[in-house]
Amino acid sequence: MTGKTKQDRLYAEIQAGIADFVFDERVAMVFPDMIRRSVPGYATIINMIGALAGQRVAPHSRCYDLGCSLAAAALAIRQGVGDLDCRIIAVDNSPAMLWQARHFVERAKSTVPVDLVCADVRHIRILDASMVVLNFTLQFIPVARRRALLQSIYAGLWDGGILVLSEKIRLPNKAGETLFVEMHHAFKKAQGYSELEISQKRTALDKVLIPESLETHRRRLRDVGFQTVEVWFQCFNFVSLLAIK
Ligand code: GEK
Repeated sequence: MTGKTKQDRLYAEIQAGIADFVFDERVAMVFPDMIRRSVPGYATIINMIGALAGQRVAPHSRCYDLGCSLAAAALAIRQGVGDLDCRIIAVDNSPAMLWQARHFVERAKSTVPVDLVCADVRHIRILDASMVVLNFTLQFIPVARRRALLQSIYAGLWDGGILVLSEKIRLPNKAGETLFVEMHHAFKKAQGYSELEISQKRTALDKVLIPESLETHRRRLRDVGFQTVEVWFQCFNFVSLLAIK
């Protein structure tokens, strides 16, 4: 791979049996197109992560982009902090994603180091952090393991440090859930995905991406110790929360 990416047509042809979704080389090759056309507001969220970094990243601290994929959030943080003396650690357990990420990181010029680490985010020790980003990553962690990950993030953040947690959510009431799922599908159709692509991708993600309600996220963040928990972005069933230690 060369750092060039392609249009997402992974589910365009009818498939006999649909395997569970994995973040392999085929996905890494189309990822920027896939996420932009699948997550309403993705570009805004990435831009605002950069803006938040500009406000809240402290000198001599570390920033973590957990489940970084092609390091879009890490690069937004790097742009947001300018020439601040800090370090960014971008972690993903998909070697294919990190291979592609390396091209994007090398292409962008900055004095701020970005370490690309191939590991499970649950095994990373968070240390001296002023900002941690989980941008659509927690939803792929087994539900029973999510609290422990958030606890280790909380423990590794400095006082006043921030966590940006973006997730696909499910709504607690059927009418709301139905409407938001419909609206998300309408968004994907408007982005050029066919009914077949939408339904095959949905099947592939069914057992892999487990959404929880906004209330569950809020409660767990408070339980692990975050003093302030606010929704700063929402478009249908896609939400980004800001939690402050
Ligand atoms: C972005 N944040 O563009 N350990 C490490 N990485 C993991 C784990 C794990 N246990 N589980 C999943 N991943 C990115 C987008 S994508 C979201 C994040 C999506 C990684 C996985 O390999 C993938 O790269 C990423 O989390 C989720 O701002 O595709 O909807």
